[in-house]
Amino acid sequence: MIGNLTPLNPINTALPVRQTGPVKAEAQLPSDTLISGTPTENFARPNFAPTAPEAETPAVIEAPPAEVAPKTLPVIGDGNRLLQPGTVVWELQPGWGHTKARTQQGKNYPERQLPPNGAQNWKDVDKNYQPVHYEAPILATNPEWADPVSLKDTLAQRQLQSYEPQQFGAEGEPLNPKGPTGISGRGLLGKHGANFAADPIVTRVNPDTGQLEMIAIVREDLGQVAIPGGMVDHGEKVSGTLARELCEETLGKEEHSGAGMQEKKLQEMFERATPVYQGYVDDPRNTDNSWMETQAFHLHLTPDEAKELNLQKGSDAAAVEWKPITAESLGKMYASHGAFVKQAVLLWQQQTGLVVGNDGTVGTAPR
Ligand code: RP5
Repeated sequence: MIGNLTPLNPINTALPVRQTGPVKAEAQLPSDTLISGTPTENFARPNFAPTAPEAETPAVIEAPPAEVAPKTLPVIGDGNRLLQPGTVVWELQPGWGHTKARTQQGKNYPERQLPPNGAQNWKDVDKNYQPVHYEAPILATNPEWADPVSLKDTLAQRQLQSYEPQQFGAEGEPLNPKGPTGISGRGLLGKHGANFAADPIVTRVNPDTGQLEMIAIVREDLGQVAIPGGMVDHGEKVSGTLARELCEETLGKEEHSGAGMQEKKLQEMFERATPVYQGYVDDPRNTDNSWMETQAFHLHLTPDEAKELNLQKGSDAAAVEWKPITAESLGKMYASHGAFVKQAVLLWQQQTGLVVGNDGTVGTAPR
C-alpha cells in the first residue's frame, strides 16, 4: 500500500522538535517550531486553503536520510495479521523507544531497580543486577486473557512469538528485546514475552479550525492521552481488533448498540488503512519478561465519515475526544503513541501532498 513512497525519517520517542524561531512565509503567515525537519523544495511554501487564511505555517517533513531503509516484515503468529510478507514500513532508529519502560511504572508497580552498572542491554548486565519481581495479583487467578503462571505450562500450550529478535535468559525466560527494565515477572501484562496489541490512529481535518485531529482517549490507568488501542484477541484479525477497540473505547459500544458507524464497516475501512508501525512499544507496564508489541494503522476520515462517529467514552477510558495533533500533544502521549501518530502524519503528508503545522494546521503544498 505504501511501498512506492519515499522512505521517511525514523521516529524518535523524544520528539525532535526544532526550535527554528519565527519563519515568515511569503505573506504575513506567522510560524512557530516545526514538527520535524527542514523545509524541502516541495513543501517550503505551503499555500493555504481559502478557508484558513490566518493559519500557522504548516510544518514540513525532512528529506529522508539515506541510511533509513524500508524494512520488509515477516508475518508471525496465526497469519491473520494485516501486514503480509513484502509489506514495507519504515524502520525506527536503532535503540529507539526504551525510555518509559525504564523510568515509568504501571499502576501499583514497585519501583524499578535498574542495573547498577547502567547496562542498557542484556550483554552488559552483570550479577549485581537485581530486578524486583512483580506480577499483579490477578495473574495468580489464571484469568482467561493471561498465560499460565508457569512458563513451562505456557510453552506446553503455545510458542513464544515476537516482531523483534527474540532473546532468552538462562532459564529459558523471554527477555525484553530492548534490554533490562528493573522489574522481572509479568507485571500487569498477561503473556510471557510479547503481548500483542493493535492501535487505530483515526484522523480528520476539523472543518471549523482546519487542524488535523485524531480520536484520542485519556487512559483510566495513568491518566495519559493515548490512541484507543487494545489487545488482539486470540485468532482475531487485526482489522477486527482495530474496529472493536475503537467501538468499545470511543463509540460507547458497551452501552449503546449501533452508535454511529458500525463495527463491520469500520473493520472494512481498517482493511484498507495505512500500516504505520509494527513492533515493540515503550509501555510503562513492560518488564524484563513481558512487554507490549503492536501494529498501528492510520485511517483518515472525510468530514462526512467523521460526522457519523458519535464519540462516547468506554469503560477503559476517562475521556474521549477529537484532539488536535500538535507537536506539544504528540510529546505528551502514552508509551510510544506520539511517535506512531507522528509517523502516520509523515506518511499522510507524503500521500496527500498536504503539510501539517506544529499547531496541527493543515495546508496545501505548492503546485
Ligand atoms: C499499548 O497498550 C498499545 O500501544 C495499546 O495502545 C495498549 C493496549 O493495552 P490496553 O489498552 O489494552 O491496556 O502498549
